[in-house]
Amino acid sequence: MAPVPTVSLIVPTFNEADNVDELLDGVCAALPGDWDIEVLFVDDSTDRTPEVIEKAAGQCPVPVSMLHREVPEGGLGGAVVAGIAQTSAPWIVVMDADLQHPPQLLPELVEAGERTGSELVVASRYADGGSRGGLDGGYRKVVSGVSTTVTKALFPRLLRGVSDPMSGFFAIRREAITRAGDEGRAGQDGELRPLGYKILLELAVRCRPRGVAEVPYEFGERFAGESKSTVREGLRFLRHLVELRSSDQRARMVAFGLIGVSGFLPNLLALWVLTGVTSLHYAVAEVLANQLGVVWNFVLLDFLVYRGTRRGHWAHRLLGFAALSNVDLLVRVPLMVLLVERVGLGPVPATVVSLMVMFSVRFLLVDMLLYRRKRAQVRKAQAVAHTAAASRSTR
Ligand SMILES: Nc1nc2c(ncn2[C@@H]2O[C@H](COP(=O)(O)OP(=O)(O)OP(=O)(O)O)[C@@H](O)[C@H]2O)c(=O)[nH]1
Ligand SMILES: [Mg+2]
Repeated sequence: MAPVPTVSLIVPTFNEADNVDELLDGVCAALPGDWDIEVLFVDDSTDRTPEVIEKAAGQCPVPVSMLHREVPEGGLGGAVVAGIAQTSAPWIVVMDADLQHPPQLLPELVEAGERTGSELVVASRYADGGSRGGLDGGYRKVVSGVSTTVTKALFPRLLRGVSDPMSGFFAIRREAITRAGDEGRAGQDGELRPLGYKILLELAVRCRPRGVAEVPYEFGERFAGESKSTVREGLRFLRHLVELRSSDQRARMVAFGLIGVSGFLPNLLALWVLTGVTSLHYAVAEVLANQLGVVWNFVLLDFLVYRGTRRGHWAHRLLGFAALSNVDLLVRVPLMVLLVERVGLGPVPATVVSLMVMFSVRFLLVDMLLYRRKRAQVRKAQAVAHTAAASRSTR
């Protein structure tokens, strides 16, 4: 017989007063009698949901607690991360409060993980036998379908086997999260940093769980209350995608190269204007025009690629970036000459080699010096992960 699982059920709530009782009834009815489970509501509500939860907790046969946050940092995703930190069972299950996620599926998620040895089990609307009937309106179905396809295309390897990376209903072994923290992968700062809704995506990409299983389900209708899914959440999700994708150094290097190439455009445009309307020598004009390209590259990199690791005032970062970019010019020309005169390369191959060398040097300097990870935070997150592991082993 499989060992009895120990589960922390995390339910994020934002104004779900009329759903709490129904949800707890559903969870209790679904649980096999010998299950050891704790339920934690992570609540950011502005209505009477906290009182309803407190009252329901007193009547519920399983332990129910609540973490009410005065500051709803990170929205839904932040709530789940806070819930993960607050609990300690080896299995974590995340479920919405509005009964769109059928509570009767809860045991199956954990059992599927135990049976298949998978660290992540996703309740999927897209697996065979699943459906997303409860998404109201064709518009939301299209948005959900498109964002699922784009996300899977961006992370083909890490999301292999996950047909529904947008699912909010899943079970994950705490071990996968602890390991990611130990290895400094759980966020560039060593922390999980979900933006808004897509916490599963954050966990699947950063924690790289060993083994993924899926359980199909039918996404139901909201039981009561209103949806909190907004256009703002959609925009947060796009930012989250960019941030997650750029947490991998190879991907950052590709983005760095593409942005660098795009910088030719403002550079050439400025050169054209300066040589057209002023009497500046073309070499002086190019040095000036090059600065526009530098600013262009800086803005794109700072906003898109390094948004999560920015430190200090933007003007300091811009100065550092401009200095590195201009030193590049000073070093590249002598390097070219050296390659032609001493190594015997032709001017074109020498230019290509010098461009590639300086591109790599510049990328590494920007990536590792200007936007360096905050190592102290990595160590702090590792310490937290160790503490969590230690408290688990004493249970
Ligand atoms: N703690 C917390 N929970 C949130 C927040 N936003 C949403 N939630 C909860 O997260 C779950 C999912 O939110 P929903 O509004 O149902 O989002 P959705 O299921 O994508 O949208 P619908 O299909 O319209 O229901 C619900 O349990 C919400 O109460 C938040 O900022 N903080
Ligand atoms: Mg919902």
